[in-house]
Amino acid sequence: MNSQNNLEYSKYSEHAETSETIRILKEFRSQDIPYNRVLSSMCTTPHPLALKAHEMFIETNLGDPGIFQGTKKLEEKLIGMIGELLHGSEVAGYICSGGTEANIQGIRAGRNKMRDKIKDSRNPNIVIPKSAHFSFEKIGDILGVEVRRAKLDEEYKVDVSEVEKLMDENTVCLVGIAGTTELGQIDPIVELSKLAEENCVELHVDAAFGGLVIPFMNNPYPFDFQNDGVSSITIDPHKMGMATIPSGGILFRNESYLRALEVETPYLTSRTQFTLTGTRPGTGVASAFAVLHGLGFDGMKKIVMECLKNTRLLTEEMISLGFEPVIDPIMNVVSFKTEKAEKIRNELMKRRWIISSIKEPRAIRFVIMPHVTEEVIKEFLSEFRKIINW
Ligand code: 0PR
Repeated sequence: MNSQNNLEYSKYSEHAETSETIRILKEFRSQDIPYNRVLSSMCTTPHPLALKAHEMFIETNLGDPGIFQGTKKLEEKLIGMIGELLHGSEVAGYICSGGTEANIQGIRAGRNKMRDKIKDSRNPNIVIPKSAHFSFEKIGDILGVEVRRAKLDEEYKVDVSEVEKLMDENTVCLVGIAGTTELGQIDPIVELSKLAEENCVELHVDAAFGGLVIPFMNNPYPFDFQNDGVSSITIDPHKMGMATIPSGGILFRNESYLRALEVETPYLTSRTQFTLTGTRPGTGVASAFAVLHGLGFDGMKKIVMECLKNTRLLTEEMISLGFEPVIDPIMNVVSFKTEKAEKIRNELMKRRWIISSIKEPRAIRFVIMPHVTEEVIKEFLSEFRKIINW
C-alpha cells in the first residue's frame, strides 16, 4: 500500500483491534469450524507462502490486464509451469474461480470448436462418467448440451464401452476424471483419449483434485496431455495446491481453444477476453505460483506423500474397527461402506467433527488434506470410537 492510501485508511485502522466492527467480525468468524476438525474438505489452510503472496496481490484485477501487466505475466509463467507438469508443449489457459468454472470453460471451448462439425449443431451432447462432479449438471443447463452419463465398472472407473455406446454424431466432448470427488478414483484416460481421437471429438479431463496429487505420486498414471486426445484439463490450486481461494485452473492443449472462447471488449486495455468472469482476482495466480515455485516439485511431493501416508494410517485404523474401504485408496480420498453413513456423519457433526457421506454405495468419506495430520486423525478416531457402538 502506498503512503497516500495509508493516510486515507489510517482513520479506520485506529483502535482496530478493539473496535466494534472487528469484534463483530471475530464473533462470526469464531462460529466457523476450524480445519483441524474437517475431514471432508478438498480445500485446506493456505500455505504461508500463499498467504504472503495473496497479501501482495490483494488489489489486482486480471479482468483488466493492461493495468496489471506484471500480474498477467506471472499468470503466463504459472500456466507454463503447470503445463510442464501436465506434459503439454503448447498449453494455454488461465487461473479462474475453481473447478466448476474450469469445467464450464473446458466444455464450452470443446463445444464451440466442434459446433460446425456435428450433425445437428443445435443439439450437442457430452458423455461423462456417472461419478462426475455435480458441476456438470450446471454445465448441461448453462451451455445447453445434453449430458449423458456412462456407467462405471466394479472399480468405480468409467466403463469405456459404455461411453462408446452413448456417443453419436452429435457428441462434442468426452469427460474423464482424474481423482473422483467421492472416491479419488482415476478413469482410464488413456483409453478415453484413443476413443476421442478415433471419433474426432474433444476430451476434457477433470483433474480439479488429482491434478496436483498424481504428478507427485510414485508411478503416476498418465492422465494428462501426454495422451494426444486430451484437449483440456481442470486443475485447481485451491485444492491440493494450498493456494488461497479462489484459485482454479483450466489448461488447454493449445491456444486455439482460447480463441474459441473469445469475446470482444471494446473499451478495456485488452481487445478481447476469453475468461468467463470479467473482474478476476490476481491473488489466486500469486498464491498458486508462490507455493509451486517456493516448494518446487520435491516440496510438493513431500506434502503429497505425507497426505498419502496419513490416508493409509486412517484406512488401517478404520479396517481394524470393522469398516471396509469402497476401493483401496489411490490418492488422499477414502470412503468406507456403512448403511449408517448419514447417522454417523450427523452424530459427528453434533460434536463439531466434519466428515461427508456418499450414497452409491452408502459410505462415509474422508479427504486427507495437509491439515489432517497424524495428530488430527488420532484425535478424530478417539471420538469416532465412542460413537460407533450404538
Ligand atoms: N471437479 C471435481 C473432481 C471436484 O471434486 C470439484 C469440487 C469440482 C470439480 C468443483 O470445484 P469447485 O468447488 O472449486 O468449483 N470438489 C469438492 C466437493 O464438491 C469441493 C469442496 C471443497 C467441497 C471443499 C467442500 C469443501 O469443504 O466435494
